[in-house]
Amino acid sequence: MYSPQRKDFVSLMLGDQHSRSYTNGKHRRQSCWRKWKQLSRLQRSLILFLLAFLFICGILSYPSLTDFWIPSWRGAMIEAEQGTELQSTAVDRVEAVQEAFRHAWKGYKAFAWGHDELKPISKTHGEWFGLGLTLIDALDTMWILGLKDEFAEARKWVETELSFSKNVDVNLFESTIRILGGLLSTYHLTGDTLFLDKAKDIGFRLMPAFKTPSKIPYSDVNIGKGTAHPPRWTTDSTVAEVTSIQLEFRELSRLTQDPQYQNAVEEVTRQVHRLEGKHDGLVPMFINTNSGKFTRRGAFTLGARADSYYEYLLKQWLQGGKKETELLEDYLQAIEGVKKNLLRQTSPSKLTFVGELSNGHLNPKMDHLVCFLPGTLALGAHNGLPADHMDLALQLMETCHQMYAQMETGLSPEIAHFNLQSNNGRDIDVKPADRHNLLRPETVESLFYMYRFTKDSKYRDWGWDILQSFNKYTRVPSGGYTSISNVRDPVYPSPRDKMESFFLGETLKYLFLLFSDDNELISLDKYVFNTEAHPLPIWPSTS
Ligand code: DMJ
Repeated sequence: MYSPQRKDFVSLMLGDQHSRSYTNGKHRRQSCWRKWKQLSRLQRSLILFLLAFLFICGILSYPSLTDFWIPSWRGAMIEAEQGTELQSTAVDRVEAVQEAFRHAWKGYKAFAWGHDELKPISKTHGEWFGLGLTLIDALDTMWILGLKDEFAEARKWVETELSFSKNVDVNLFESTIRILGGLLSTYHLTGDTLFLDKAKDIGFRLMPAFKTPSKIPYSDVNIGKGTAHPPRWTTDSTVAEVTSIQLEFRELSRLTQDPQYQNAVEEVTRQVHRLEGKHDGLVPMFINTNSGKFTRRGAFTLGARADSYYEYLLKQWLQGGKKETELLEDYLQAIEGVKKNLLRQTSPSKLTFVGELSNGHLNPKMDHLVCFLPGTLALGAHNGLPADHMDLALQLMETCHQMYAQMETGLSPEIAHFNLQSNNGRDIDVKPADRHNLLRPETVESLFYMYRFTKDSKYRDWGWDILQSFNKYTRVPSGGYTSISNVRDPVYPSPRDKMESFFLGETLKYLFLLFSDDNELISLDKYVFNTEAHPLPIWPSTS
């Protein structure tokens, strides 16, 4: 019996004399198509799945193909490699930071102008509060870096476009440290009352947060409606958030001669000072806005949710002219609590780190956020606090440096785990979920303090290495820098497509100050930096 399918199949397999002719080629294609149609749906799906799988495997295993699919990313690395060579021969590191800022700003201007955050890979923007967060956070950085044209453009936007009369929920802490702090410091640096007026406006609009049964503020405020609320799932607030808004609100009261701001935040300080549930001066991570008491007790960290509580104890004491002794006592007690409960050393290299305590059990992990601590300890020692605070600062600074130096990209992970076993292993381990880097500032912040106080050039070199790694692995050619998901993979560190506002507000500012030879540029005897790197004046003794 004649079977066209069979005939074609045989021809195909045996390669008969017409096999190279056009006609036969056409028949062969038709035959393949018929064969395909004879397959069951399951068989077809399986074949398609297999082909897709092989295709994806092929793409992933060839970097040159990855280049094709992710052109801007590989482009970033190529540009950075060339840029690195240029920078390594340049003497002026200060100029390298200015250049990095200009590059970041170029992306923000082109794709995110007036919005909260740049998404540099997709060349668009992200919104958090809808208040131009990056622009406001970066104002005083531009002023300090001497970028006058960029500053003038940004000022114009603040004057003509920025409005807080908006029906939006903002986080009290984040908007205080980034927006209120940024506007206050820019006012002080420039003397331009535009920024003071804007600071007064946002400060006043944040006040409903303090209308709670306990006077411990809610986390969120609607600055248009004048209402406030806790997160949907709890009536708790985060301890670091309610205790790290004091520098800004106290300064707002001083400038406006209106005590309501200072009264509100100092009520929080007073309550936390006398609360039960601390452990040798260490605070839990949550506080309830109804009862005013610590909740979910038993866990203690110097990282997320508690970090800037400690920072603001010292800095408020400095801001107020070293008169408020309760702040100093709480700070000193807390540092003793850290030494007694949280400090350990790794094996084999004896790196000192600050672990986390959970119901009496020491977890040997440390957030990158904790790397603010060497700088804060050094600032305290510079102001007459015990010399062993400086010893601890030196040790922790080394550990934070190693969190960068030991990674394949030269960039720190978000969280490091430390080895305590004497037999084997590396000092630092990183869990897969903790391998991201968000362009955070804490280590370069501490390097800045350590260099100012010791003049040891190794701190500048460590900062320079970090800047070069940012340039190599996070810089996007069309403008901007991106957070990455994998600091252990120098071939493809997995860009996350987000430039956090603190990269311009803090990271580049601290790098610039680290490299600058001008000690009087934001003198540490005249200013305290808020936790978002916005310098606020130390109050004159008469005020
Ligand atoms: C900043 O917003 C502040 O430094 C805050 O205190 C902690 N988190 C980020 C930077 O990492």
